[in-house]
Formats: sequence, C-alpha cells, structure tokens
Amino acid sequence: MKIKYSEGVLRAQKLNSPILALESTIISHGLPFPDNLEFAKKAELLCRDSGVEPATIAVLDGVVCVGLSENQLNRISSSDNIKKVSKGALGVALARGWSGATTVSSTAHIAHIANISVFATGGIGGVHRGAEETFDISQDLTTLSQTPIIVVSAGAKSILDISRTVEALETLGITTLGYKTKEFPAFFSRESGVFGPSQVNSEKEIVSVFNKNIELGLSSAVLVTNPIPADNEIPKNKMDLFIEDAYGEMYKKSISGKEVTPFLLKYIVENSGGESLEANIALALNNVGLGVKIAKKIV
Ligand code: PSU
Ligand code: MN
Repeated sequence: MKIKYSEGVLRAQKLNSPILALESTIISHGLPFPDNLEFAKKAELLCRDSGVEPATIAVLDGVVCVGLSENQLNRISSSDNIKKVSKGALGVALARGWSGATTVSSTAHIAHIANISVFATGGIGGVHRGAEETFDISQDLTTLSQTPIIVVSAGAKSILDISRTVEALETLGITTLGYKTKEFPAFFSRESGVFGPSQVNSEKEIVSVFNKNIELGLSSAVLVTNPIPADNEIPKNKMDLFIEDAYGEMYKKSISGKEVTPFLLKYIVENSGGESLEANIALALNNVGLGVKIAKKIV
C-alpha cells in the first residue's frame, strides 16, 4: 500500500527517533470547529516540544497520509466533506479517492503498518448502551484484538456501556492497563465503578508489558487507560443526564450505524456547554502527554 509520509515522520523514521500516532476522527467528527483545529495544533506542539514527531493519520484524496501538514490539518478540521473512515471502510475510501478521517480502528491499523508502536487518542469506541437490541459495538474493539500497538486513552466515554465494554475487552484478549489506577476511567470522570485494568505506575512498566506481549507472539493491543486530570473532571451523574437526553433524541431521529457516535458527541457538546468541550480537550492532551513519554521509552 502506498503511504504518504510527512517530511517530519520520514526524518524521524530515518533517525530512529520517537514518533506518536494521532487519530483524525476526534478532530473532524469529535470536536467542533475551530476548537478542533486548536486542539490538533496543540497536540502536535506538545509532541514536538518533547522531541517526539507527531504522526496524525488520515486519508486524503484516496491516499493514506501519516503525518499531516498545517494545510492538511486545516482541511480535516474545517471541511464538511470529510468522511468518517473506520478500518472496514479503508479499502472503499482508497478505491474511491475519498478524503476521510481515521477512527481508532483505522488509525491503529495504519500506524502498525507504518511501524509506529504508540498511539494517543481521547476515548476508544466500545459497546453502546442498548447494544443487546442494536448490536452496536465499535470496530475499535476487534481491531485492538488484532493489532499489536500501545493505545493511550481516557477509557471510554460514558455514552457507552462501560461495564460491557470492559467485558468485551476481556473477551477479546486486549491487555488493559490502568495508569496509576485499577478502575476503568469514564472519560469525563476519573471513576466508573468498573474495575478490571491491571495497574501500572510508570511508562517503563507499560513498555515492558508491551514487549512481553510481543515476545509471547500476541497480536493484541495494550490499551492504556489514563484518567482525566482531577481539575478537569466532570462528575459522572452530571454527564449522565445529558447522555440520557442524547440517546432519547437519537432514537427519536432513528440514527444508527456510524452516525451514532458523532451524533451523541455533538449533542453533548451543544447541550452541556463549554465545560464538556474543555474537559474533552484536556483529557486528550493529557493522553498525548503520556503517549509522548511512552514513545520516548520505546526507541
Ligand atoms: N470517543 C470520543 N471521541 C471521538 C471518538 C470516540 O470521545 O471522537 C471517535 C474515535 O475516532 C473512535 C470512534 O474510534 O469515534 C468510534 O466510532 P464508532 O463508535 O462508530 O465505532
Ligand atoms: Mn457503531
């Protein structure tokens, strides 16, 4: 497959210096303009300031891009012609010359092909509330079971069914680590009431678990769950009210498939005001910060 690498990523690969993969759906479909562009630039700056090359991944005009220019970041952030491309749709996107943002599933797959071992995002997709009726379970989960890479996330947004998501991670054999916690974080909140991750207290421990998994011949990912900083946290019961409203609205509008997550995210940002947007950006940058430290330990 043809990959277009940015100059910075090519240079880092040649020098064997650290690279951190970043997804683009959080930019195009997860956050509103212009906050999304501001976030994308901050995330890249945070990497560069620490000597790590950011590799934001997207599909532009049918070409897989690993590392984006400022113009390309602008385009992903502001164009309303950017599709949401999960792993199963990558072939379609390339064959048809689409421009699309990559989700956790497609970003992890491409990063692995590009030999990048660490990837930071906001929250992973998972098992949706009501999945016993809708069967709505994100491709992120199956992809993480098939892709040996470290993914740093703040857990899964409480728009999902967190306890079922944690069960599915367990079933799929995905190594789930809690950074300084045993509790699976609920994105906006540090706590979910769901325990399960193995606690790790340093980047070094994360890298050593990843290396052992590789030695064992495992093909699954190491999912690092990193709770939102305490100062930015929103209590779970406060968010739950907005989430229940968002689901009600979604059922009323008969929204399904890949539109579900963007619809719920947009509804929550629009109805819960600036607080949730600020928290979302803070936790994603916090994950980039941890991703940077892990990436530096891995080369
Ligand atoms: N969770 C968030 N923000 C996001 C996403 C998830 O808090 O922007 C995006 C990620 O790109 C994730 C995708 O991979 O949504 C999952 O979509 P779905 O549920 O349709 O699989
Ligand atoms: Mn879905």
